[in-house]
Amino acid sequence: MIIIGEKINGTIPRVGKAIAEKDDAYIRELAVKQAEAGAHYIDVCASVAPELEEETLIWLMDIVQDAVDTPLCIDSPNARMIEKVLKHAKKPGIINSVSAEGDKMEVIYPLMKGTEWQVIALTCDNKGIPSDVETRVNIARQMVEEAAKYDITPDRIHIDPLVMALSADNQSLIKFLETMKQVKELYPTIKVTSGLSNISFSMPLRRVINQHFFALAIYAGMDSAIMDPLNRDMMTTLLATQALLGRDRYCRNFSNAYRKGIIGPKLEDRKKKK
Ligand code: THG
Repeated sequence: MIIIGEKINGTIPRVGKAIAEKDDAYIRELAVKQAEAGAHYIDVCASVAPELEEETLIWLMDIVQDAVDTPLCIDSPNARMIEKVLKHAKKPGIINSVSAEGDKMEVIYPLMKGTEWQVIALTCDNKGIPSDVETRVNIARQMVEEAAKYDITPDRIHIDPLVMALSADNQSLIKFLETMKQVKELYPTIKVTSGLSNISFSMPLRRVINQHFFALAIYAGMDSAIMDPLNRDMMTTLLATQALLGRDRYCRNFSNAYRKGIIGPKLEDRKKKK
């Protein structure tokens, strides 16, 4: 599982505060902690007023790149903003995101041509977010075909089927799994990704729903997840599910994560034996 650490996001109140106060120590700590917990990419999302987004994103990118070697996942709904800040990345990471909306592909894909940048491609277009599988798969196909014109191969694309709240559509998980299956049949090397918290919107016990969603998505072959690697319960679901599915030789990852205190009690809370 490719872990995209989601913690550096201005929509999280404590992070919004750190951004407003230019508290680089706090952002730095979030980068280090997520990298230590196993994040393969660090998402940076400013979530500030449009006139502040460019400077904020660059500020966040600089802090993360100074703190860790983990590549960035640059998160902005504005393709032109991604175009502006991309040159501040020291190495290729993931662009979050493109979609079939407006001229997004025309802006994003040329930036990726001839590079190793990857992209998250949302299955939505000018008509919005489809709730059916067929439209999602068609949009995915359209985005992959357009990418090919820029020599961007499917293995550099993470399709995000934009999971709906289960409370709004009780077939939400089933549709997600079916979309993933069909997209992978079309493009065996493509990646499928998702955030892990939309599914439980407006339900009680959200964390439990999110964890079980994750287990089922892992079983079905989801490749990457936009998640909180500091959420120990979620990391436990990931490691336990991979081990149970025979994807963790000698359960080594599970055991190492326990030993490092990524899952189970925090190291400082474990009583020393002997
Ligand atoms: N798809 C894509 N990009 C995305 C999303 C997506 N970017 C934004 C969002 N969804 C993913 N990022 C977040 C960031 C924070 C939270 C949820 C999604 C959040 N965090 C709480 C916190 O940190 O306090 C709780 C975290 C926890 O569960 O432990 O709510 O879907 N392409």
